[in-house]
Amino acid sequence: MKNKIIYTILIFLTITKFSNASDGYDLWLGYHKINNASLKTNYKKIFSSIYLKDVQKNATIKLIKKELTWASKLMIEAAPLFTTDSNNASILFRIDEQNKDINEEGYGIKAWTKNSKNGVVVYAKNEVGLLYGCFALLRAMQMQEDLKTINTISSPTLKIRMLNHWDNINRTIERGYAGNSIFNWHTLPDYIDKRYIDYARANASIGINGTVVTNVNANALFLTPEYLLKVKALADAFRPFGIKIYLTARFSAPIEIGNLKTADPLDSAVIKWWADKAKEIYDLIPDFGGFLVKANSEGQPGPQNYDRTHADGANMMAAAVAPFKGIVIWRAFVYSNETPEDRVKQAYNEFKPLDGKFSKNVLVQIKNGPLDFQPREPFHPLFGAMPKTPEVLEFQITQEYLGQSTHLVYEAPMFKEILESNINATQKVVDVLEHSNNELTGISGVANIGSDINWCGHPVGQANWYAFGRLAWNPHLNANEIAKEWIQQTWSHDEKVIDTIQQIMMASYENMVKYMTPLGLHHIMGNGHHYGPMPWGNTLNREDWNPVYYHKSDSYGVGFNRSISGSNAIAQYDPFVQNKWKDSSTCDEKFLLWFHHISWKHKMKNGNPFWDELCYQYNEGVNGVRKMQKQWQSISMHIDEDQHHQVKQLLQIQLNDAIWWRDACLQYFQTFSKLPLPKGYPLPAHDLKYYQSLNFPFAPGNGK
Ligand code: GCV
Repeated sequence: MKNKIIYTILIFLTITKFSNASDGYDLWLGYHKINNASLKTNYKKIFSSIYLKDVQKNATIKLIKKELTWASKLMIEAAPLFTTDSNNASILFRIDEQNKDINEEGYGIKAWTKNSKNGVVVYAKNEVGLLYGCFALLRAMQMQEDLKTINTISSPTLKIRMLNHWDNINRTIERGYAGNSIFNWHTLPDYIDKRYIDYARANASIGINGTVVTNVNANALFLTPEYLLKVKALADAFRPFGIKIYLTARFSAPIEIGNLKTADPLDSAVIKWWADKAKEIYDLIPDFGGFLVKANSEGQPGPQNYDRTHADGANMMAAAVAPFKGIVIWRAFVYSNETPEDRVKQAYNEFKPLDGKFSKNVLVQIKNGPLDFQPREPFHPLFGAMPKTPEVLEFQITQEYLGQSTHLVYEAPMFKEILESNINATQKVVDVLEHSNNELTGISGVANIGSDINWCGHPVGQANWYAFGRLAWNPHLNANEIAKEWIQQTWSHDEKVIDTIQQIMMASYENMVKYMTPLGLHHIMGNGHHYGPMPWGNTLNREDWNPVYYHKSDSYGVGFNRSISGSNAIAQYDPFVQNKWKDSSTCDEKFLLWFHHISWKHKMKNGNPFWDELCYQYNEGVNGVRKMQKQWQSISMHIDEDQHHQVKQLLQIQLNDAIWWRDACLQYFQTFSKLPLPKGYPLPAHDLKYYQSLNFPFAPGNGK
């Protein structure tokens, strides 16, 4: 009897221990088997007669058929049947150009019941809309929704939903932590890697409709005829998925590949060069999206080299692509080599006066915060400050400053924090993006995708790609819900697994902020590669590349005074926002050291002296990782062993790193505060000198 029980338990464990074995390549599109019997029966019924028009004629419709076939075989273990009789189909895909409830890219899914038969209609204005509808239907099935009651209408409010790859011609990736670039320029155009198709499919499944395949630190060679043919091959592969291709444009390209003596945007030969180049591109790729430009930033060439403004440069390129309905996305990530001004003020100072001076087809792309993708930044003051200019929000999905691909950090809560930030009493960042006066609206994310088998390095890194896409489609979605969707599609239908991973993910962002840069600290990472703590860093030539510039520790306290008595960066915000942050005694404490130089003895809102609170926060961050480890361990019997093991190992690295961050930072700041660690906290394993001696010349992501 006893043996029988043990045997039964073992069988049970083997079965529940997951049929979803996966190396992560399938992303959220693995279509795991539906175990709920009644749902499965109904899904089977309605998959037994699907009507799709123009399968032979239209490449996107062909993709829908393929996706349905694939998903059906995996989820319900039956091949779907397709019918040519639209009257008797249980799933009807219908183009409805006149539908007023959806926009150009939107879709609707509606259940119907007739004579005890049920089914769904998926409708959209065009084929790509139907593809989005198809993915939404399959997502609903993965979420085990009852298709007898489904009734969804969804239209994206942002027109440009794009990934920015910082991928180089030699396949290295600047700030990439998941292997090489997936774009193999050497074998293009003749070889279309399956990865390109799988990449486009994954993007389409979450509504991403644009991709910039080249680094913003641009290489002019991409604009040569040889490379444009390669770009065309990619564009052709992506088109059926509704994805447009964009390129970064090196401002000095007319000199580098055009034999001109200047790249001055007002020079007639330069103007002609770009116009000809645009025509050459559009002859090859009629739906080419346009150019993304980083100019006069971190050593990149730009119009200021010729005493022209950003608007002069952007408008010249915009004129070149305008005849083909192309656009120019001009980045506002600028700060000067020479100006001693607080770095976070510079983009606003340069761009605000240019509002109204950009051509109609120019958008200005602004990072989420005014510095550089720190673990936590206040929103960028340029949002809403250029009412005559369409503004695109740039997030960084790749975890340059967020532990790279060894830390589990779910970014949706960070994305939401920015989107939901009030820029004034009545408007949020998301309102600025959605209600831009111009019909151009957009959002972009710096991709975390590489050639690693699971695409993103950390198995949970995929969730950030997924969440970015879902929020780009609908910025009002909730981070928790998105996490649930991703887990359920990627890992398991098991409630315990879903719940546990969801808890881990939802706590992970705040937790990382605590062990890296709590209470508004920023840019105290290792020089260059940005991995690990280096608050003592003061050796780089540029003052504002050095951590000491940002925390300004001294015997009095710590933090960058950006209030009226300091750099007054706070003045760049609306008075409504200023009121929340301008006074150190009332300032939202998550931004305390961002805006204020705070005494080590400053009294926090909870009554703690500042130094104690800093120690508490760092320790809480470490404890948070320990908690994640425990939670992860609790589901070890319910998910794929290899994947469980991968995350387990990474969590150990994350814990070691969190301890390293805490011990290095607290000891360093202690040299100024001269205060003891509050009782009960562990003593660091090493002295400060040890942490200062560590260096990582081969840390990834330099991307040269
Ligand atoms: C592509 C930061 C990164 C750079 C990046 C730059 C940018 O400074 O460290 O690698 O360059 O941002 O956004 O242009």
